[in-house]
Amino acid sequence: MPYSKSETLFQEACKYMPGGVSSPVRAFKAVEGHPLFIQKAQGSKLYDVDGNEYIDYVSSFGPLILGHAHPAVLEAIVEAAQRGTSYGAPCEAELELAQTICSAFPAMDKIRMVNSGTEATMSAIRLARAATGRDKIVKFEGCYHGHGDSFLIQSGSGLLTAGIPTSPGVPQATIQDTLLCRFNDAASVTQTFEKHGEEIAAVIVEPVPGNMGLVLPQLGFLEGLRDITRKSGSLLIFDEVITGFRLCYGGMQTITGITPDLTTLGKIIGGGLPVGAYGGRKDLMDMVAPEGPVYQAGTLSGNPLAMSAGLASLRMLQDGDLYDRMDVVSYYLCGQLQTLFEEQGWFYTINRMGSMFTIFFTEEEINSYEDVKTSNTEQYARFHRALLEQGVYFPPSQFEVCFLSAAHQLEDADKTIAAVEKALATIK
Ligand code: HOZ
Repeated sequence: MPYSKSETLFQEACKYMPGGVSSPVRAFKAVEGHPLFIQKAQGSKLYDVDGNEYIDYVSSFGPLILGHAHPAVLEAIVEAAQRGTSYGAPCEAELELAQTICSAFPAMDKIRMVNSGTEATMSAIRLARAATGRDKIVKFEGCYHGHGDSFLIQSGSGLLTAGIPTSPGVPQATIQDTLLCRFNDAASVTQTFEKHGEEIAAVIVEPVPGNMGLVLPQLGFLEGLRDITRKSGSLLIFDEVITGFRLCYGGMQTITGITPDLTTLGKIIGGGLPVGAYGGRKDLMDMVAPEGPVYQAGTLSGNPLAMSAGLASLRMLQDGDLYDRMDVVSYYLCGQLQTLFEEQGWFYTINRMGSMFTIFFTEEEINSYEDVKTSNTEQYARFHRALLEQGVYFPPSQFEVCFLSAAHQLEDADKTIAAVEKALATIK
């Protein structure tokens, strides 16, 4: 496939932006070749500046659950834009989106809109610290909650991709206030609470980790977090930036019946425009300025374009059949890939949940950060490049999740299976 225009643009971009990108993973540093500059996207497809077409399994790292350029979302954005792009004042779409999300998340009495998942998680832990008068936060190795200082310790996503366990620039005092546990290891949580229980403001967890590849919670693990936080007077924060409206019309809390104290959201609720949100118990949220003393603000928070795009998306997702249809395509695709890998004698593990999946190049079962680190990332890198050559765009990191959208059809799955077969033959 020709890549010359992307190559030229990337060389120029590297002169003005670190790594030539606006966010690290997309720099292709963990896979072969250089990033593709995308000209347009439609449905399940991406089209790069060299005119190449790809079946897209990145979906902008999750937000585009309806597929790219969905007519209802575009119409909402255009209609809103014709009335202005940002008012610095409340707007009706903001209220409607807040009402819609709160009705989908019973644990969310109130919600605050922000502009990214990072802002949402940073604000949620500030609120938890204020509400409990405690400083320490518990996170899990391999989980990613955005690039706030408190989270950049043994984090997933771009840090795991780059092999940077903890980012330079995070003050030692902050590092000391972040306690690390192992996901799916209840004993590591119990030990941490036995030692620090009285100091822990909150546990923040991706209920289905999607930033070390897809890791599924084992039975009872999440329930155990709810139990131990409640007993110790700590808060439980479900970071549903990825899982919010991804697995169902609600969150993983809807599926498990677990009620977190606070929830963070992003990605899908913005319909492809920058939006994050945090919300939860009324007594907690009423501590947020201007109602209470916990300060958090944002010039573009609640802006009419993003609110309208998010609202249009969620309205489409209220058609529950979309989730069933995505699950059928995802189940079919992963089942066929499993057969393919088996037949060709590859060491692999596929973790799947709804429209999310990850192919790990390892023979280990993947239930933890330690398991994830057994993946052969070099093999994934070669696989990624070979797939690109076949017109299939996987995440440029072993530690990012593949996302299907409602626009992916069984035909896309069949083309992907054929592409994977050729790609595997290339890298054998
Ligand atoms: N947090 C996103 C992935 N989980 C960012 C990816 C990127 O660096 O583009």
